[in-house]
Amino acid sequence: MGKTFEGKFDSRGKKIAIVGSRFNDFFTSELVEGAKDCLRRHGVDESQIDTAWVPGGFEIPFAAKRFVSTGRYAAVICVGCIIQGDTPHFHYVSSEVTKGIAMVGMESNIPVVFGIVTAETLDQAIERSGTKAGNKGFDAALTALEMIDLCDVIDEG
Ligand code: INI
Repeated sequence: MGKTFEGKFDSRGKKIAIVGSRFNDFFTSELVEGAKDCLRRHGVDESQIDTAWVPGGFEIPFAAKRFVSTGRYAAVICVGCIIQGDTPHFHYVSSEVTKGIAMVGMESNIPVVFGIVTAETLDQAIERSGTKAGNKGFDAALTALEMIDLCDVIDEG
């Protein structure tokens, strides 16, 4: 019978990076706080959490890549908020952010987590930044914790 590998939510002692974008800061500051809250409440010491702020979602993959290339982190959590306006701009930005984060993740040996809110309305963004639909930053941090532990469990065989 083969083995089953699964991660727990315990990454004490590991360094974790967060990349947050300032665009739509009203929401992204809540997402970054949500991610930190999740990490702290799962035993990650504040001193182990590093945060980089970038201007907008488009810049997130680049900063995530820089964090990965230091070799210091067990995971990178990307949080941002892209809200639809009157032009197709939203589609271009969200598609590049999504592709970029996926690309960085596939090329790295650590989890790079997608915590980007893409919303058609301000209400949808509010709901995902700490109200009705939870906090996507918190959810992304939980995913990071599970994936970090899964990496360890797989490595141990
Ligand atoms: N960046 C966002 O993070 N969210 C948005 O909703 C957004 N919109 O809609 O324009 C946005 N644009 C800025 C973009 O991410 C870059 O920072 C900018 O184009 C400079 O490269």
